[in-house]
Amino acid sequence: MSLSPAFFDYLKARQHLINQALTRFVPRLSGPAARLTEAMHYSLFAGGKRLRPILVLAGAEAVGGEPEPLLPVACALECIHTYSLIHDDLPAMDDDDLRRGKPTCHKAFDEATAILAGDGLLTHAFRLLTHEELEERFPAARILAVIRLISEAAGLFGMVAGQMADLLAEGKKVSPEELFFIHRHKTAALIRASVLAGAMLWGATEESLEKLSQYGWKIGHAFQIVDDILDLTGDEKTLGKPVGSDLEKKKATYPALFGLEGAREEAKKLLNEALEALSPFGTEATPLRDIAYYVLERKL
Ligand code: GRG
Repeated sequence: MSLSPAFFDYLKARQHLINQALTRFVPRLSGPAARLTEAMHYSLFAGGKRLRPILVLAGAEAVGGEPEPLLPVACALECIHTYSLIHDDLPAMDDDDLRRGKPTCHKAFDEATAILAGDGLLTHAFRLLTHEELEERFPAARILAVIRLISEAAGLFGMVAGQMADLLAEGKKVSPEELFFIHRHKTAALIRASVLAGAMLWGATEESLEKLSQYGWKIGHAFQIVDDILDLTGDEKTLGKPVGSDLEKKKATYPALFGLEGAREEAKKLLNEALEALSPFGTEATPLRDIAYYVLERKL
């Protein structure tokens, strides 16, 4: 199947909505600390796809929820994602000079500013998750459950743990189980949490949440496999960074372990499983289905 022009219109409209919301929900400081928010905005507006915030809205739509009141949550997920990219690019971690075709945060500013910009984004995400506009709209118990979900996915039970395992695996031969651990924690956990957060706030049933959770894990893994494939076969201009960096850093990747064809096959299998998880839903889950194809077909 190929994605329809209507999906790309949907994607553009959603990206626009998220960009406007980020401008509203992530303030710019004036005065002695203005440089902090300048660096935060530099990375927030460096051309990201907005996949995670769009998933927050699409997950809610799938259970009949309205997207608009979820914008603080959507922005919180983009803040957490952007912090992780800024810190991942630092000399102490991946030491990358380019991201999305632009100098990385520590290159455009300096290392200390980049560390603080990441810290600022992560902390502000939790300010947004407790935003007054959410409190007025949703029961406190649901907001609390979403904060729990996202803090687990971003921290010790998700991304930060995955990043630790990933760094330790550099240059080593990893088993399929170790590779699965890294992908599940580093990438899939936050993607799954994005799919669930909006649906949880709108009071989705346990059955629906379980299906959305399965979908989230599957597309999260597929996303990382495609990321690994693009690092080998992608177009440098489109990606905005040099290809082959995983090989150079001897990173644990799916193609390194199973070959390019093996990786492509696994991504397709995950796509089908993600679509299967959505089978109880009707047309209200069309955006989630299209996003699953997009994750597989993306060139960036
Ligand atoms: C520093 C705690 C900490 C974690 C870093 C996310 C991450 C963990 C590292 C980034 C390196 C990487 C390739 C991660 C896996 C896939 C990923 C998150 C890719 C980038 O996400 P996109 O493509 O980015 O959604 P855009 O630029 O579209 O926002």
